[in-house]
Amino acid sequence: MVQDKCKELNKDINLFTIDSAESLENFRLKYLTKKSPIQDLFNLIKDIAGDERKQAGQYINEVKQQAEAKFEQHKELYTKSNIKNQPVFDYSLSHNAVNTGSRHPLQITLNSIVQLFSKLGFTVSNGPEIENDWHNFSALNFPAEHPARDMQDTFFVNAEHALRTHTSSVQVRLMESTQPPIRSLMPGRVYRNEAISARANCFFHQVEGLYIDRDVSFADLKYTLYEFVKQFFNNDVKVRFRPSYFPFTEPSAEMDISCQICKGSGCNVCKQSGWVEILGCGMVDSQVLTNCKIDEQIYSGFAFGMGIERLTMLQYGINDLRIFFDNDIRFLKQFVPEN
Ligand code: 2U9
Repeated sequence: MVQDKCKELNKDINLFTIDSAESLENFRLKYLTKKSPIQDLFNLIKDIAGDERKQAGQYINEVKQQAEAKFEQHKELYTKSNIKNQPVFDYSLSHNAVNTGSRHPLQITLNSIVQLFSKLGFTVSNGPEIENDWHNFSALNFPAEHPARDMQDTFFVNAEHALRTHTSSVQVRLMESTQPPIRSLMPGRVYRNEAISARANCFFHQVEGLYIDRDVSFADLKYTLYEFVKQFFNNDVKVRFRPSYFPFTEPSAEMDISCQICKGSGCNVCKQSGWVEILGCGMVDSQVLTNCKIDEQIYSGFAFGMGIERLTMLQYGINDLRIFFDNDIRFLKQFVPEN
């Protein structure tokens, strides 16, 4: 009987697969502890008499030795502390190149604008793309008959809401909720009902800026924007301010920089003038401050706005704005940063 049981155990031990540290441990727990079936057999033989007991003892010992031998044999391979078990790394091999993609050129431009203005203390504010009439038009002094309020120029969602036509609506929201000092940038996508061409799209990206505090002057505006373009383009850049008109600023201006393509000598980007317009700006109209619950007797401020597509086109010499939205990998992969 013991012999039969030993044969069965023998078979089980042979069939037990040890192929990992875990299965090695399972084998040990099953056959080499005090609760193992081998030990159970040893406990049985104390009731067997004389020679038969000796014989049975031999059978069980053989099974035990077989189990121990199998354990020792695999221990070499699967014990965790054994160096042979560790994966072998060749640290001199070059890594598998991982294609990490690249940032979109518009995001690269925006990131550098945010970084440059953050040195001057500007934060970033965001707001909704679907805006109501007050935040997109009325608070900003747009008169009732202004063309931007027309279906021809703006995408209306319903009678009261439209896709924002500029991020100025975010400034209004910020001023309504925060008392000065305010120094913030408002980047984001804006929508205009325009025919799509190399120079215009039905949506584009803007970054606007707002600085409101006591005694902010037009000189602060000029200094801030001059510092910005010097750092964004290069120190050789020249600027000029031309008078302009926006409903929300008074006085208003547009800022030109010396053409970065031809360095001012005349090319088709600057239409032979040597200058390119890059942004609009002005002192925030006192009525707009009042609309946004800021005391115009105490505070003044400047604001500016620029198109991110336009700056990116000038920066990289791109002549068709539609390429930004084609998702053509041949275009995008040119902006993979170098390591
Ligand atoms: C508030 C008050 C004033 C933001 C400004 C401009 C001038 C401007 C255009 C540049 C090119 C838009 O992307 S573009 O088409 N923007 O010329 N934006 S001042 O002035 C503000 C904004 C909010 C409450």
